Amino acid sequence: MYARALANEFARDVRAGLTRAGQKTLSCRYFYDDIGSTLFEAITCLPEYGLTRADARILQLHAANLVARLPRNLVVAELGSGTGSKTRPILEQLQRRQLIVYYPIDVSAAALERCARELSSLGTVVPMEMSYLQGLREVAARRDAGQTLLVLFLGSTIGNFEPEAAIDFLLAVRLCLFPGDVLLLGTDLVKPVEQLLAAYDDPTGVTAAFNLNILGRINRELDADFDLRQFEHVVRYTEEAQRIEMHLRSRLYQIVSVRKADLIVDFVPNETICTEACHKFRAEQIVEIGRLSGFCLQQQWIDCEWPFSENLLVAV
Ligand code: AVI
Repeated sequence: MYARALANEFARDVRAGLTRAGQKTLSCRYFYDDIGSTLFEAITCLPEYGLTRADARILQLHAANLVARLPRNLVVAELGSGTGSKTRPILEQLQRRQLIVYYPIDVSAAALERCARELSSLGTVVPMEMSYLQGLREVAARRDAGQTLLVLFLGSTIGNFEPEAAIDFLLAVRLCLFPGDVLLLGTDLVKPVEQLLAAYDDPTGVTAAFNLNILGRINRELDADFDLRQFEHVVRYTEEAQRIEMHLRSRLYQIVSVRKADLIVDFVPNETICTEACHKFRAEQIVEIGRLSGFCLQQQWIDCEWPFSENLLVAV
């Protein structure tokens, strides 16, 4: 039943995005089927894409310092944990001073299973196969009085939200918390355009495959007939918006049918589907983002190799 509801939602979103007036769109949340998640893992290993390594490096280097700043008796929840691999140094430091209860929240059952297998030697791992906010509400409801909640939102996933939606999302996170609870937020920072373009359009073509796979997924799950060879991966950087956009550009005039979305859609030559926006931040913008969403920035760590920041925000 749950799977059926998800499939219906996917069909509705694809239909809405591909019939949208002006720019056609597909939501980047649909990148991550099994093939997309595997391709994303490969992206994180690319020399051109330093984001994930920077995130992990900061956590590795500063976990002790981070944990020293946190109140005692913590419960840890992670939004979009994946396999939880970056979280290990934080849990290892915490383990020195308390018993650990860690709630990884993710929509991928396979990732959660691996996460539980790999981190259970450090404490109690309670996988939550739910959306971010559903999971966080559930964790907030389960915690005991006197416990402080540490919420991890790593990897700069916040950059994949439109700016207003990012604030709305952080406000919704804040509503699940009490004053004094903490959010560790990873944000990728603005960097030279050439570096960003290479990160999202790598010469090996992994990101192109990751992008095109969204059409492959629509073919597989919604009985569509996209010819992937007739679309091309394109990236653009918009300076004012501080964002990379990923698009799929139609090479020719073509008509595609998506049977399970009850849709027939045409593409003119060079028309694009926007599949993802990746916003980059200036380090000082995080103070304002925190303020607008009910947090106060207590500490910021910036990686020395790849401009990326880890931000410790306290709920006020
Ligand atoms: C998941 N997210 C933070 C990645 C990013 O960099 O915005 C997704 C990604 N898209 C292409 N490469 C990586």
